[in-house]
Amino acid sequence: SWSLESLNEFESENIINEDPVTHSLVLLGSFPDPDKSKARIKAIVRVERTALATSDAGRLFGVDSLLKRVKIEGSTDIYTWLFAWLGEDRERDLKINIICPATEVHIRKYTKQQQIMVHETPKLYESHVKPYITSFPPSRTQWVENILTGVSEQDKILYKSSDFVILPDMKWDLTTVSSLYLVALVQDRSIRSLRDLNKKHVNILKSIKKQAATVVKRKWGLGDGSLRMYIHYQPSYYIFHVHIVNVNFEGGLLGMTVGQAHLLDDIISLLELDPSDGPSTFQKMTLTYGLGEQHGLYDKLRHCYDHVDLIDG
Ligand code: M7G
Repeated sequence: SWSLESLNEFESENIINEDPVTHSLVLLGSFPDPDKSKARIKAIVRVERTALATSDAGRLFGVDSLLKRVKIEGSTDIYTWLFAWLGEDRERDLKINIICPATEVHIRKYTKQQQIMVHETPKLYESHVKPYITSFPPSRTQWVENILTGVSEQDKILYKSSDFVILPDMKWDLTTVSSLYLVALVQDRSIRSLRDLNKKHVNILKSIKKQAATVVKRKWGLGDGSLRMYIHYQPSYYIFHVHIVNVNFEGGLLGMTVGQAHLLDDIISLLELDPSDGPSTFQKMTLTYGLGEQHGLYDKLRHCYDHVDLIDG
């Protein structure tokens, strides 16, 4: 029967899998054979961190806090992220993200909710989405301004030109290469979203692609084809940016949903197919995506679902 003692007789030879999403490692190794001395039996041991118990929520902070130590990893404007330890002498246990002060939009975004698919025609974009985008106060994207104007996270910047910067996304733990997550922030504030892209932007998009590949090769030895780059529609922040993620990381599930994530390469290709003037594909097309019931556009767009027959003909 198994005990801590017998477990400690495991000799690990190889890590055959790791998954930052389930926080697990799969080890291949061996245990001593109880029947033959010196012989060993091959074994697979999968180790997974257990989920946080909701009952622990009350003990995370306060006088009897479970947290023994924290280290601030980054901070911009109202956002701070840090690592925390539940004991001495161990790997960091928790990643903590703080939004303070949190706006109503933040609370809604982070609350679990149902989605529906909506169809945003160019007409709906003009009448409802564009006004929604422009109604955000500049404070909403203060964190981006702080990075672009050199006020915060400057020590983290991996690439910088007059057009854009590349730096680690706050979603990343900064060490697990298999879940590598960077973000490219574009200086041109006139591009609010996918809808504003046209043929003139192809060069900058290609440049982001190239510089991202160069950075991950230099810093982490990741070769050609190791990145999945995409743009969100709707994004949370309307200053144009590109998500740069390790292609083998599929745990960004939420942020990689079909409809929400548009591959940078597909966008470049579509823009290249556009005629040299006139509205671009993204100005002309109906964009379909899932929208959460807490999203600011939900009430305006939910009924458009019924109009799908109008789009078809
Ligand atoms: P998005 O597509 O607008 O929205 O992406 P999403 O958050 O719903 O994905 C914005 C991206 O910027 C996300 O991947 C965020 O994790 C990242 N991000 C957000 N903030 C506030 C910061 C920050 O302050 N610093 C960094 N480095 N990344 C951030």
